[in-house]
Amino acid sequence: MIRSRAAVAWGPGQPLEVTEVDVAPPQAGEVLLRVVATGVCHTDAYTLSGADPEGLFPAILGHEGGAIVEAVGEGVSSVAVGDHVIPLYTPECRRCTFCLSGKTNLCQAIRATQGRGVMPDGTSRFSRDGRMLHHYMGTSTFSEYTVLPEIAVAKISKEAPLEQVCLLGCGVTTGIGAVLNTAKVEPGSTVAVFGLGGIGLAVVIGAVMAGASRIIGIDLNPAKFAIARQLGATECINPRDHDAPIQQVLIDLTDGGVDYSFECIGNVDVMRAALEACHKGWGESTIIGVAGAGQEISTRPFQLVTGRVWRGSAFGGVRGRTELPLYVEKAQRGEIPLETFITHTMGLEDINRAFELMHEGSSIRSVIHF
Ligand code: NAD
Ligand code: AHE
Ligand code: ZN
Repeated sequence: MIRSRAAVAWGPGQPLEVTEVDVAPPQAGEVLLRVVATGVCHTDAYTLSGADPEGLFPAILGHEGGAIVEAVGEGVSSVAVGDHVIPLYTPECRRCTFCLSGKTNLCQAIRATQGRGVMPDGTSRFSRDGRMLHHYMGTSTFSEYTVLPEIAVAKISKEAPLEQVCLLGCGVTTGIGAVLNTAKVEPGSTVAVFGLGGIGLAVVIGAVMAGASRIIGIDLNPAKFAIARQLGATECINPRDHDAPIQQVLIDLTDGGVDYSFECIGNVDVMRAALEACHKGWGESTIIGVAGAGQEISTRPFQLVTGRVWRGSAFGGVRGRTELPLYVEKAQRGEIPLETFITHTMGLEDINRAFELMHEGSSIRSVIHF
């Protein structure tokens, strides 16, 4: 057992408690990581709120980390002590039917136990005073030390700053990947991005990479518009400035609707608007936002009959062990401006402030330094 500083979520809606926990050694096929830095994603807040049907308490949240391998369990061969890695909430076993299909990044090798907040052998490596604490998304990066299966770490260059590339563990990769892998936006396309937080801004970057001609950012918080423009949004719209529904505003602005839209909020009404803002005959809308338990999407089937397409994207369709090292290289070449996303940095003791900043709408990403 080692002692680790960690932020524990004891129950829904409660602030995290920063405390010391016990971490058991990595078992066969597992690695012990020292987390150097972690971003705070809206999904952490979603689960902490109690809206996640898979949310378990007590748990150690966090899934956007940059880490160093501290120890390896029996049989681990793909990483070694000292390697720099990004924890993967979507692992890549390269053996399950999902991995072998070539059609999805959603490796299912350990999905069932991950959803139950335990390691693949059905037990947790975390405890405090003998009480078991759940893992979260298989990553639990709000702990200085965490244990992951070997198939759930992407080995990256030691030159890359972990305090920045941690954002490639979720938000930035998700947004860029949704554009390039899921929607496959073509040059010259018109794109609408609903929600300009960490995910939406990464969609903007992906749309620029794809050669989109118009990138329309939509947010209720106009404070997000300056960064969106800096990253390549050609126009920004606040739905509150218009009497008409936002889908009608976009249809009028684009002579019939956008080629591609992305929902980066987790609001089922906005998901509908994002679909209906797409051009008849060919427009495609990608849902990235995560909606709470009991929420459902709806639209008139006529919207789909007349050629619009609705899809979804998890972790941007990215196969982490294979592709994340390449994302890290892109960031190092300056092609992904990670520093623009990091509006706040703080120590673990201030992690609850990161959630407040997110809810206030005054941060893009807070990065916790251990
Ligand atoms: P965020 O809180 O940083 O950003 C959300 C943005 O949406 C904010 O700028 C907010 O002002 C804006 N917004 C809220 N309501 C709005 C409305 N009605 N109309 C327009 N704008 C509105 O969150 P984030 O970290 O960027 O995450 C966004 C969503 O993506 C969350 O639901 C998160 O859980 C989800 N997510 C999904 C994946 C995935 O793999 N599918 C990965 C990461 C995050
Ligand atoms: N537990 C939630 C699902 C949450 C969800 O959709 N998570 C995304 C990643 S969000 C990262 O910030 C995801 O990867 N989903 C695929 C998966 O297998 O979970 C619920 O609603 O049950
Ligand atoms: Zn996330």
